[in-house]
Amino acid sequence: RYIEDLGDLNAVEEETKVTIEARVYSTRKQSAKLSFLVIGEGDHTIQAVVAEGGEQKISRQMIKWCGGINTESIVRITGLVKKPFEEIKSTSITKYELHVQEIFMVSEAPEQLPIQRKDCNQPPPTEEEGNAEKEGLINVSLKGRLDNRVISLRASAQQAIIELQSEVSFLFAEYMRKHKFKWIQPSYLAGAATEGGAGVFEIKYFETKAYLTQSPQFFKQMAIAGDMKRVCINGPVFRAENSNTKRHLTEFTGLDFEMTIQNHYHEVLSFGEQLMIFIIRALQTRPECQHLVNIIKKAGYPEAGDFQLPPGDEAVRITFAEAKKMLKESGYDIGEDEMEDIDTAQEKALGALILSKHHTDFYTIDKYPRTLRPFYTHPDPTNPLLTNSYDFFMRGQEIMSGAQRIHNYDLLCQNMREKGLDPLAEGFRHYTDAFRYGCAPHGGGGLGLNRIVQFFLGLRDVREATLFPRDPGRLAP
Ligand code: ATP
Ligand code: AMO
Repeated sequence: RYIEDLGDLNAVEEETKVTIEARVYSTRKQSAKLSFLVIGEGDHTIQAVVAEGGEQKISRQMIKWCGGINTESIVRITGLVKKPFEEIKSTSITKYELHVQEIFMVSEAPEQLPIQRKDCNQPPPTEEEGNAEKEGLINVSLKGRLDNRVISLRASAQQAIIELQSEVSFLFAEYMRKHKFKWIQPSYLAGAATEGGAGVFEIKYFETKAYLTQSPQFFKQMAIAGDMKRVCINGPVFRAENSNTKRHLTEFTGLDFEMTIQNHYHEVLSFGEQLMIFIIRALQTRPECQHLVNIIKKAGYPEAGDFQLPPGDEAVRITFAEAKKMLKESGYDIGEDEMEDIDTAQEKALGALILSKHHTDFYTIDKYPRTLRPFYTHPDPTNPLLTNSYDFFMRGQEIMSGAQRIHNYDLLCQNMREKGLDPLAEGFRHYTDAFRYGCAPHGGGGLGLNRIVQFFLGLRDVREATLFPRDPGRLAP
């Protein structure tokens, strides 16, 4: 019987003959007559016993060879499952031993690998800690892990982080489909910047130039102008930000949505909040997600598994002005200028204040000043200095920006001109025409997938939540 998933071994009867293919995690030659191999797959391992004699007439030469197999090689073993000599206490070790009858090398790893899987399971060291060696384990730096991504990815906690990202993508798609959104494919080549000019990658496009999309903003809005009513996207977003922070990448995955508004832009805001509560709640309750969170938690990530959702799943929403007031009342140095943004440290402090007051790590800030938002953001009809726009936060850090959009052509052109942009320029003309031809009131938002995983788990660096991160210093692997 071929066992595809090592975890399934627990379900077979003793003395069953099985075949497995998995990696060698460690080897031990006990004597001329006996060797042990620990064979593993993710967080499951089984001990394989290679003993002299038996039906298959295992030779001493074979035992010696097994005891010297390079770790990380893939072997194919056929053998009998038996109760081990000693009771196994760890839940990650299968309850049986495998008594080897046949063993084949499927893919041999070299004797020396640049890093070891076992040295990548725990959170990477902080800069102060360096590549610290603790209790015989070398805790490989994040750089070392990313330089050798194929090996670090084999460490069960690192793999679980990437698998959790996959769950978030599926949950986003599930919720969107349930609410009748269409999953559209925008172009990732654009003729103009959407989020301001500084952060775009310019590329040569035959005789002309193009940009890698900074946001699918124009495409999702134009789909609404084409009467698609509710659209969503899961795709790459490129930002030429020369930033070396722990939450900025030059390429990240955007989960975008855009929808028509019936009466009030808070319809969009409520939709986004319920989407996030659905995703986080599912991460906390669905067995397949909990399994991943437990692996990560067990590996020593301090904040994994303790994310607080608002009591009763009632989203907590405050205005930008209220956020600044809360900070000021707590003694933070907030200037008199009501239009001035709050910085990252203040945002984090606000996260802590909201956690103690409202008992939630997820919340929304509404009504940002006009000066802080892109040209397509709808003004607040009751206060021309403000906009119908919002950001979502997890543990005091931004995971989403969104807004009602300007759908009136004249107002859009005026707003663009005020921000120094020409609405009739070649790169903007098709976008602005969409509103000249008539477009329903609408709004939406863009979530950073990598950041959702980072802040849900409380990871120090967004690169840990990214399979192949790109930043100003990294283009490979
Ligand atoms: P967005 O893409 O919506 O702007 P963001 O999280 O980058 O998302 P910003 O408003 O750009 O939000 O930045 C928020 C804070 O993050 C800034 O006040 C600043 O402290 C910090 N920050 C942003 N970009 C950089 C950068 N390139 N280098 C260092 N810090 C930055
Ligand atoms: P914004 O620029 O705020 O909004 O981006 C939306 C979300 O994307 C994530 N994000 C990032 N993640 C990793 N590295 C980065 N450099 C980075 N920059 C942003 C954040 C952020 O909240 N067009 C609007 C969205 C909209 O209004 O629909 C936009 O792009 O989580």
